[in-house]
Amino acid sequence: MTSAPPPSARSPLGALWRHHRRYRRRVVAAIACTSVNTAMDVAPEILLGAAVDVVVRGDDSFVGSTLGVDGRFAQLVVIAALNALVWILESLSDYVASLLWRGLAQTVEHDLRVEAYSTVQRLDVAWHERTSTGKVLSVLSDDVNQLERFLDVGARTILHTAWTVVLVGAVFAVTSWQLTLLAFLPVPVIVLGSIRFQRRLEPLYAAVRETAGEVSATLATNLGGLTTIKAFTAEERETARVERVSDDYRVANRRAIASSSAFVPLIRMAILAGFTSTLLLGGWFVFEGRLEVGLYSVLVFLTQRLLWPLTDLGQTLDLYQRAMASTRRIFALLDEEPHGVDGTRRLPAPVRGGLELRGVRFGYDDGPDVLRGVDLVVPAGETHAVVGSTGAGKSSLLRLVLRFSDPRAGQVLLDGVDVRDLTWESLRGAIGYVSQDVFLFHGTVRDNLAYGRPEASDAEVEQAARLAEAHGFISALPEGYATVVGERGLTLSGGQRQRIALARAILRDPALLVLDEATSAVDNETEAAIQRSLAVVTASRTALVVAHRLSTVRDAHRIWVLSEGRVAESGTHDELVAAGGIYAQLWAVQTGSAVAGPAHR
Ligand code: DCP
Ligand code: MG
Repeated sequence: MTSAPPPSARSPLGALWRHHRRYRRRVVAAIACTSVNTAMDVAPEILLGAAVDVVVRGDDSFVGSTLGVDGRFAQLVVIAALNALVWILESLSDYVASLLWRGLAQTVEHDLRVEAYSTVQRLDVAWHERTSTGKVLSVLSDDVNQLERFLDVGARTILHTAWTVVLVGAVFAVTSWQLTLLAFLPVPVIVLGSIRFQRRLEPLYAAVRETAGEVSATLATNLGGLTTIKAFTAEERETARVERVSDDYRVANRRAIASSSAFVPLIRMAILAGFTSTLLLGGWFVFEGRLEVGLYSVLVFLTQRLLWPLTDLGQTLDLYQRAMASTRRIFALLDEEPHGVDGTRRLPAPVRGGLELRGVRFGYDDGPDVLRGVDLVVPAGETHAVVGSTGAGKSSLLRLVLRFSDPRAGQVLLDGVDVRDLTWESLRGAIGYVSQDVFLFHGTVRDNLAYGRPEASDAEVEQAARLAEAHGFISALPEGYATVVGERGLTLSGGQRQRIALARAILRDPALLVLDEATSAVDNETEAAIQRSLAVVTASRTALVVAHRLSTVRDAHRIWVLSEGRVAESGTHDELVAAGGIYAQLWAVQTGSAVAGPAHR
């Protein structure tokens, strides 16, 4: 969203047209309806002129002589009938045009929102870490809505105005070239003025949208971190911050409004000139007998018709400019490409979950290497643990296994296949992942448990919960498995959330279980529960467990100790304790005992 503008940014309207090919017929139908509507809109003025003509000239009138209707009253009746017909057509076409444009606006809005969302969802984890949720949200909601507003009324108004100019121009042209010239004199001024005005507005509205994004980003971050704000009694500071970004938004809008408002008076002056000249010169032509009274009235009415809608041009262009700034942002988002591309291979059946890291080097963005050449093998069926101090790169290592990121060098292999060659489906379908910070969706406990397998039966869900040692506390919840958790729901403790996440992963029955233990700060009961469930669920599959609490992984087939981006030691618990290295020290600290012995509390 921040990089150089993609090709579609140059002409947002063109991009929109190309993007929504399948609606072209509806667009054409809508344009046709608006055209008919505009014609019916101009017609009453002409009929009014014809009526004046009848009153003034009688049987010599246009209706009398050309259409051959006898008698003034009969002529007026014909005009009235035509007028009624015109009004009916006008109403009808207005109704249909309104339906079509609004329907189109809603459909395009819906399509773009869904498409933008699925693009965002496809983008890699690294992109999401770089981009603030609030900004993405502002594109998905504000910008999409802005476009809808334009398509709803703006597009129709522009078309209506353009058609009016053409139709009125045609009537003028067949009447008198001098008058045509005068009446249309303001039009170039208005059009040129509009273009200049648009150019000025473009960057102003880009700034408006940008600041709107900042506002959303700030609000989203602050709402997410409300407890932290309160804990530090930083309310005033944060209010000031919101005030600042909101004020930036206001100022950006004010600049745009100042420019856009100056436009309308300018146009009115031009209109006044055109109107005055038609009034005076046309009247003079009538005195001289060069113009019929009826035609004179038509022209005076039509000049009004022609020029007044142009005063709205300012507002409509304003809407247009806002919508285009938004459309640019939407398309910039749609143009984003995920970094890692999907592979094409599938894991050979049966999937066993054997894992290997070969000389893996990895770091974030342009940052330094976090992993500096990691070699690690987890033979299928075994349970291995990764330990190390905080920031050692344990979670980063797991990210590579799930391919949230790709290594800078080296390979990650699952059952002997480079994970980059695998389809997302095949890779992530084989892995049950429990992240360090568990995310629970807003919904019932059951929904959260069955997230990876919505079709699972209640018995299966319960069994998974039992395996993860979660059944006990779930049963004690007010409504058991039907208790609503997640945002706006019941809050669970960190340990409980992690056990729900474990059950969620188990329910998928993955070949490889990847577990990022939340924290070392769990109570004895939880620790024992984790240990018990790990023993059960890892019995039948491959597992890689990041552990902070070393006692939870004492029984692992092998423990890998990460330090300074490398594997410093590896072996079984007993081997590592006996070796007296980093692991032995960590163990001593955690058990509060000397290095010796398999001390267990
Ligand atoms: N890092 C980063 N960008 C991220 C995540 C991490 O720059 N999105 C950095 C911060 C650390 C290093 O990478 O210096 C390793 O982070 P890990 O999360 O992999 O560290 P651990 O999981 O080992 O730490 P903990 O035990 O605290 O979970
Ligand atoms: Mg971590």
